[in-house]
Amino acid sequence: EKAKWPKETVQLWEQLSKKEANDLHTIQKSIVHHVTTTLARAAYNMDNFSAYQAVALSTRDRLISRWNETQGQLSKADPKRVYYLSLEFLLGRSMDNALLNMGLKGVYSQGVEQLGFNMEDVIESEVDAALGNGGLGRLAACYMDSLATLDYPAWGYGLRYNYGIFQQRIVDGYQTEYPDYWLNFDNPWELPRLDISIPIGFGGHVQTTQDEYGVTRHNWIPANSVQAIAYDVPIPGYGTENCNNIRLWRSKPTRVFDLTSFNEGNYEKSVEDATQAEKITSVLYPNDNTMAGKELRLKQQYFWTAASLYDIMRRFKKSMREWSDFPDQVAIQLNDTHPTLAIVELQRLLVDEEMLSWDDAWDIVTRTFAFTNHTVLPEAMEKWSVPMFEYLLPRHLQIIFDINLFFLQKVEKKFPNDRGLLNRMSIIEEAQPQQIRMAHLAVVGSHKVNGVAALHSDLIKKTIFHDFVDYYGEEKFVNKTNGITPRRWLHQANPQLSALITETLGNDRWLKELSQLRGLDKKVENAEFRKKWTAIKRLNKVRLAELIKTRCDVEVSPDALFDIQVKRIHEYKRQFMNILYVIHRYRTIKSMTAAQKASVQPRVVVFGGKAAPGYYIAKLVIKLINSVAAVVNQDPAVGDLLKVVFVPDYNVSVAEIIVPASDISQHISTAGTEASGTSNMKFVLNGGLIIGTMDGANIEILEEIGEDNIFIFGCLADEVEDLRHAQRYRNVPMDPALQGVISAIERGTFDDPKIYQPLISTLTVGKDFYLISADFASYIAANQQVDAAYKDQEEWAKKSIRCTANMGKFSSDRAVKEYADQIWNIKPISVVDEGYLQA
Ligand code: OAK
Repeated sequence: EKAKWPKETVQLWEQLSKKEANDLHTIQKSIVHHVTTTLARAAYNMDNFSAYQAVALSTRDRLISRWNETQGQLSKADPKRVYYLSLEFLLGRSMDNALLNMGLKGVYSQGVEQLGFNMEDVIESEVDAALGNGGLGRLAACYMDSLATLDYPAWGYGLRYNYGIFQQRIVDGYQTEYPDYWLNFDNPWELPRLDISIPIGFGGHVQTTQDEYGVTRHNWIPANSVQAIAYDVPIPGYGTENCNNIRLWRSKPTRVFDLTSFNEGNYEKSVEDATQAEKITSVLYPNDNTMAGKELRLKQQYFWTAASLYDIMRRFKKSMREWSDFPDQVAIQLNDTHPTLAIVELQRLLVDEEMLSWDDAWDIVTRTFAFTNHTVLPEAMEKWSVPMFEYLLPRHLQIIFDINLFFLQKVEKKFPNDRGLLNRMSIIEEAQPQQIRMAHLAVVGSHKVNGVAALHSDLIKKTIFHDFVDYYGEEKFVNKTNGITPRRWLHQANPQLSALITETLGNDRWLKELSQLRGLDKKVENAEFRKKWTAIKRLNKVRLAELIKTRCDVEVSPDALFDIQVKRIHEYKRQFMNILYVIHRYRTIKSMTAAQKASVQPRVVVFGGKAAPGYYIAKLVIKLINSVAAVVNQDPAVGDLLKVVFVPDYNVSVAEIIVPASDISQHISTAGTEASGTSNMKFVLNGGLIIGTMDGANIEILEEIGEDNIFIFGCLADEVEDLRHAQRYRNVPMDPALQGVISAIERGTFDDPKIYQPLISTLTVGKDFYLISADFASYIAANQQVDAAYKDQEEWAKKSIRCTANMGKFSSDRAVKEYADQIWNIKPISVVDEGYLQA
């Protein structure tokens, strides 16, 4: 079309599509313009939320300009791209982050204040985008920030859930779940692409025919279909013009009403079909590290992977390359096994629709995909029942059986006559009914498999993927230790500390090159600097104390030691052990004389996190924490020496307040169970010390910051099996301190003890799977070391500074660079700034 236009028309378009300037006046005008036109409001009837909406819309205009420029330039350059497939993107709020990354926070704040609003209040009016459960979803968000910042050509693909993770309220001490109405007031951070609508089939049957050369052809005839509609979420990099994209799919009925049913007078059935279609992207499954096995979840997975692959292949086809070049243009990363169907879908499309031979197609597939494993917990391993799968995806089932057959034939060739081995490695588990093991499929269909911390990557090679290492060799199995973005988790969440660091280092290069923080090391001995450092920590504690007052109606002193455990509630994370220790501490204080009490280090113990709605034991832990809090917080014998709070509805924006305010945080999973952990990195980056086990990334944090700056306790991963064996068969008695605590609960010190019987049963000798009793004594000792160390505030400040100074490794920039160089083989490509509109 453009080619037909006269030169003047083209020039006019080019001139008018230049970006608007970013001076104070232009920005204020754009905010007011959105108030009066888009929102149709007047200045005198504005509240904080409408101010937020107007500022968001103005910010969005600038984001979209960058998005357009980036995507336009990338289309021309057509480099190899990476596609990050994740069922979860836990983005949190967008406005503050977008303004900071685009370098516009200062001018916007000034503009907003002059217009009579407080910038912080405006920022806090935004609701979180909470399309994720925990670590896996937040990791995806951090990686998208780093990919954009480092100018990598990368797209995320996910689902646009109408409801993200549920809202948690505490009623009578119990967790209750409420829907997350995050889309109630429009979402300015997405661009609906209503023109991008892809049909996705389900069910039906497979037609088998012979083509003219006698080759068997398979044609899947789905019984019904739904539409996938694209919604694009721009992701701006920090200190670059580059702006990447996350494409989220929403399901829609193919036709609003099935006309046959409608005309037959069956109005209800036709509406029902439409509802079924919309249901696919209605809600995020609220399970973290567990598998629900529901049919709707499988539908979500196919809907999403099929739409994403269609989109990726359509983009590839535009370049007119050969299919054999596909892996040179496309890298696809599988965020856990959730998108593993993409492997099968690509094989299907290449063989059935593009008519490639099986072997040529399979070579393309395995050079395209790589797989990240995020857990070794058996209850999290995805398996799909064969009958259910066949009903929904008959052709995909055939392909999986063929992939498995050819794979096992090769295994048999390499290791003949080992039926046990074939059984163990098979993609199909011989159960009643048969099950598809998605992790095996992901390994077989990928060229690289990685864990998320050194210990975890080692463990998966020794356990779940042991046989696969023997078969494929070591090179296929690599480690990519997780990272976090310092832009959100320090610069945005802790603006004062960020400013002090920049002032001290003389520049803000550390924000893009986190190892520069090492420059803080030489300030450790500077008393003046330590004073500033500690003052900022105290301000952050005051900010958290205010949040605790508002949310929990408990007053806590910012002079106490803030001890924090915030993460999903899970038995393996051992929040239970933490609250049991709190009870122990409470009992100890109660038994003290006034003189003894004078030397107790006051503590505020903060918990936060959601339990999966069906996870009974985890929900009981929440109840116990609240019951203990109710007793302890009003006990005059304890006063300010101990306070316990459970902050309801923990999410990304609450984490941004909590993380900078910790003195010590708890990362205390049973060794070998937490794949990595990422909040450990966030806390230490903000100068918080940690108490933790030798698990996940704790081990690498220890290596970086040194053993004097971390409190380590508990058994090692390679001792766990022996300990479990010993307690099962050798009658190891329960730890005596723990026994005392349990008795106190059973005497009814904290609510009706009957409530807690199922929880206490998990500690029965021989059944304490997570080894709370075995680790309890060393946990108490570690806590005593924390108290003792905190007494010396000058030494504590030194430790705190050393923590921050040595966290460079844990930037997600380092992590994505490793993926880009060693797995994806992609290069950065920088976006040229095409300039501003001339006044
Ligand atoms: C969620 C669902 C299924 C499987 C794993 C998860 C998950 O969130 N795993 C977590 O991933 C994080 C990012 O890699 C790790 O830091 C956590 O240790 C791990 O539990």
